[in-house]
Amino acid sequence: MKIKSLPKNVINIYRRYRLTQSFLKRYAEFLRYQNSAPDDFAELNTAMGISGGKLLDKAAKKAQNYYSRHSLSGSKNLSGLGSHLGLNLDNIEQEIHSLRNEGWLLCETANLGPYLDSFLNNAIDQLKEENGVNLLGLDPKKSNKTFDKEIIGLSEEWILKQELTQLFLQDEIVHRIVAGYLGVDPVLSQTISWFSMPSEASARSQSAQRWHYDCDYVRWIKVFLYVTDVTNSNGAHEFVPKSHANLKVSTSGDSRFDDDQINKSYGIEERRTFAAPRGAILFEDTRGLHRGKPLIEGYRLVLALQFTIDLFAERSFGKRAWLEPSLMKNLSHRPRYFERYR
Ligand SMILES: O=C(O)CCC(=O)C(=O)O
Ligand SMILES: [Fe+2]
Repeated sequence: MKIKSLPKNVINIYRRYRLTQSFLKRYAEFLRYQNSAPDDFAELNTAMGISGGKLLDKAAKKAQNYYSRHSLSGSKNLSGLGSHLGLNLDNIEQEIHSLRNEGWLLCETANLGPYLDSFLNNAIDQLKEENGVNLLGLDPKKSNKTFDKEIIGLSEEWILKQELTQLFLQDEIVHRIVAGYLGVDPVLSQTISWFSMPSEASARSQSAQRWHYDCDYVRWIKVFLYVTDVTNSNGAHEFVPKSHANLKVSTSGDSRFDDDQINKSYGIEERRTFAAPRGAILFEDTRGLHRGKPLIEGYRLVLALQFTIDLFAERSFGKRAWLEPSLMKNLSHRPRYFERYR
């Protein structure tokens, strides 16, 4: 029988079956040989699209099994380990449990003031140099200046040189939460930092200021550090709790959503808006729906790390030359940490 003569829904089931098999087969091959292929990112997104994330869950379980042959790095006992950021958490296992259920975990830090100051001041200089945009003297909470762009990122090479980034990368509690959450020794997949500002451009279709979910890897987690005080009007990050495990929006086509669509799918009271003082750290499973709330005043600076279960679908590798030798040495007990830098 010719495929064309079959009813449409049967063809669809068959097509999904073939795509599913193709993704799982390719991912199994990746686990075995750790080889990247040019089409992996497309495979990953197709798998997400046809399954609403279920296939990625299945793949993540395989990965957790596979990589658990490597033991989790770091000492079991946290006392005596320097927690540079001064994260204050009562019970890490409980926090990871809550992160798993809710998809987010917000913590405060202590004593980061001088590092935040220096990161912000250097970032303002860097922004002027790289992009010709001048924020000097503007109040991050109250300025009423508007800009051509709603987001401007800083270069990874610059970010990795900053002391704050290096403390963040070395923090044992951050590492413990990430490793516990992913269930494997984590791979650092992004070190990013960007200014968000009030702009007419916020309506742009691909903006991170519209609701969306991320899909860069099989399983990952993002850790956002607020460098400036963040209020409801200068760009608080927003998230729909539990949506990382329950995507109720279409996963095909343009995957950016407006307030109305989110409110219809989840209810307005379900959204969390993370206004918090500078130094706050937000762990988030960005498989869930999130956005940076469009700004009406001031500006916001965030430093974020992303960790992944592995580098399947990696599109750009970092350069080893960007890493300080002392940083690599201090983190040599985390065997997979710098796998992306080659
Ligand atoms: O700016 C924000 O808060 C959103 C950022 C975001 O979407 C991301 O980092 O994945
Ligand atoms: Fe995102």
